[in-house]
Amino acid sequence: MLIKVPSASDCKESDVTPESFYLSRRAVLGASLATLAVGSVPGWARAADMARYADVEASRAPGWLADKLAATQWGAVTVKDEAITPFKDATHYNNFYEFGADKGDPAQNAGALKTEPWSVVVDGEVDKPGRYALEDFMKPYQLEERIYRLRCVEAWSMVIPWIGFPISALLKQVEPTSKARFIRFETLQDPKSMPGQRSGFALIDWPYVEGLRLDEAMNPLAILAVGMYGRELANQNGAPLRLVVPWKYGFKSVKSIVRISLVSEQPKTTWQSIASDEYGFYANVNPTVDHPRWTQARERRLPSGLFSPNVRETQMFNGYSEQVASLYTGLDLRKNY
Ligand SMILES: Nc1nc2c(c(=O)[nH]1)N[C@H]1C(S)=C(S)[C@@H](COP(=O)(O)O)O[C@H]1N2
Ligand SMILES: [Mo]
Repeated sequence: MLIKVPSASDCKESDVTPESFYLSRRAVLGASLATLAVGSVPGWARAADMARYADVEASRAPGWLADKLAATQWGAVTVKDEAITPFKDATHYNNFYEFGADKGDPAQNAGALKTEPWSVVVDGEVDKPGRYALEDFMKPYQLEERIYRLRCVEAWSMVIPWIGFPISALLKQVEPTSKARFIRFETLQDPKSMPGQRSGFALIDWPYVEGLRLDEAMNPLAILAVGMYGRELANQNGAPLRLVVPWKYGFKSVKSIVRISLVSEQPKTTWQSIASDEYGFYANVNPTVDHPRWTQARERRLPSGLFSPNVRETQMFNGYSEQVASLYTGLDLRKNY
């Protein structure tokens, strides 16, 4: 049974399994047995700047992406006095339910995801809709390294050096119409490569969907990422294109995006659809508004172990108040969780 009730000494991993709480472990495990992990073909490590981080697995980026990564503006946004999470932890402790409900499942199973060729559709309320090969989609953008905190609603956190570009730059390209008020993102749906989607038991209505208000998407901190740790994204982290919104709980940062739609109505998002009393549309990191089943006042910063749990106070808007608080003036954050 997946139900686990948090104890008084919060923030132990065993206490909090909130998101997987809603998935059928039996179904997901059964499905993943049928998937053979694709052997890791040693790649030609050209690239970018993996050398700046320890123990980073060799890059296998296609040529166009390796070129773009090499031209990244390094350290464009950083986190002061907080250690970057080791690559190994960032790539082996994941939530990506398309590949299974356990933290190690994505690393095990996401090798089956084929990220090349990849296409991205931009549609809805835009003057310039289109369907692009990822390479063409990415052409206009200068990549920047953004070292951000990532705070999962399950009360663990990491510091990850992403590589991406601001969504505001995309919006400038595609020209939203006057009716556009929200932006909606959709993950790939491909049950052949995604064992979690083959399960008839999971409560998730695939594909995984997330969204932002247009003014949130315009905030300079909101990015679409194609890389991490000086290289391309690992599949389990949402290759080849994912959202990163550092002031919101991790589930907003949707992975492996195939469709971006400008819409006039607030999109129905995945976790909201599953349990709207627990997961809201806004999902701003907020230590003063607890999850109905556990406190959000603290978090375990990974790596975290039994003898060094590495617990820290959670910060309002995950430490990005200065940049984002003004987006929410007049909004009741207790109601709009
Ligand atoms: N498509 C998709 N995107 C997703 C998820 C998912 O299950 N499917 N999990 C979310 C959650 S709950 C978190 S905490 C982050 C984790 O990102 P990371 O594994 O790169 O750290 O991805 C988010 N994006
Ligand atoms: Mo999460």
